[in-house]
Amino acid sequence: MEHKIEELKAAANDAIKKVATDLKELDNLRVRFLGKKGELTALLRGMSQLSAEDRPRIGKIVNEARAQIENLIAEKNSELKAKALQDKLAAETIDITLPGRKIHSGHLHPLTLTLNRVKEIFINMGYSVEDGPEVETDYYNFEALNLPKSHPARDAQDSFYITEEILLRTQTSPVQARTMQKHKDNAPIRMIAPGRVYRRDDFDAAHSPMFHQIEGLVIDEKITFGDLVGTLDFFCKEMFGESTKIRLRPSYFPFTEPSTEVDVSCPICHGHGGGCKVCHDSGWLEILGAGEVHPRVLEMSGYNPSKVSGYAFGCGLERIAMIKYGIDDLRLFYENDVRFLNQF
Ligand code: 2NL
Repeated sequence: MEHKIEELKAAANDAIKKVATDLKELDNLRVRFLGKKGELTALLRGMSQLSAEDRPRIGKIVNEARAQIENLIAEKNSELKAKALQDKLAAETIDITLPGRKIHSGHLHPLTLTLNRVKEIFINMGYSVEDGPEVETDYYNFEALNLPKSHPARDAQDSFYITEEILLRTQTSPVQARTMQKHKDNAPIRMIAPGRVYRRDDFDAAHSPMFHQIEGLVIDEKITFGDLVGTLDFFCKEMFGESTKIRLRPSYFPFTEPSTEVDVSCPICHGHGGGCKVCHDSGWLEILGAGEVHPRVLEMSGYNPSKVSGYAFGCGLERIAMIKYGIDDLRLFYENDVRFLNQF
């Protein structure tokens, strides 16, 4: 009996040692040696044939053998598990020296960038930023700006009319007219009104049926044409660079008198020409229209032209952005081609 037990222990030891990787194989050995129908259990059954004095001794040996085999299996089990983990870690190693994939973050549209800068410049000078409806009445869009029904600039061919009295605003001036009417007792105003405007134009490199305008209005006692020129000169220097110059040409608008058109020196070639695509070698670019607010316009919105005076100006946001960035086609702003947008 003892001999058989020794043999069994040796067989179990051999078999367990031989298991290289497979946990299932180890479990099969556990069943084979220690299970209910296993070899050690079979030996225990044989004990009924032993004499009463041999039984406790042999029983002790069998139990020790059982404990030893259980130990061997447990040791092998943790060895295999550690090895499996080691293999898994080796197989799944991450190369942390690989550079990461670049995340492309979006950014503001060039028109938004330009508008933000324009707002910043005027806010720094104490202007407020005002807002108004894009669907306007004929009264605020034209009448209140000294454009009576007979005026040629009101040609229905040029505007998007919704009814006889309602249209898409063709300029942002109605915002100024509304602001003036909200103020009482010749109260001073210092404001800009940026926003979308609509005109029945073709869509080409220089025209679009929808574009953005920024108008400004200042009303107070003793506001002069000199204040207007100084303000626009400062604005252009802030917007296009310290060396920028402005040039004034006489002009006409129904809502200002006197009126002027303003050119800026070309910020791309600085007036040196040499095949400049932006100013076509003229050195100058038309940027805005302006003037002293017409007394009729002041009057119609409740201001007394003998007590206060004012200046106003209007310019296209697209035009400012084109000059600032040297862009020659308006359509680029609306097409959202990322090859264009990524450059800002
Ligand atoms: C241009 C010219 C201009 C104004 C807009 C204005 C508004 C009020 C009173 C007086 Cl409420 N004037 N706006 C004045 C002069 C010129 O725009 O060429 N815009 C693109």
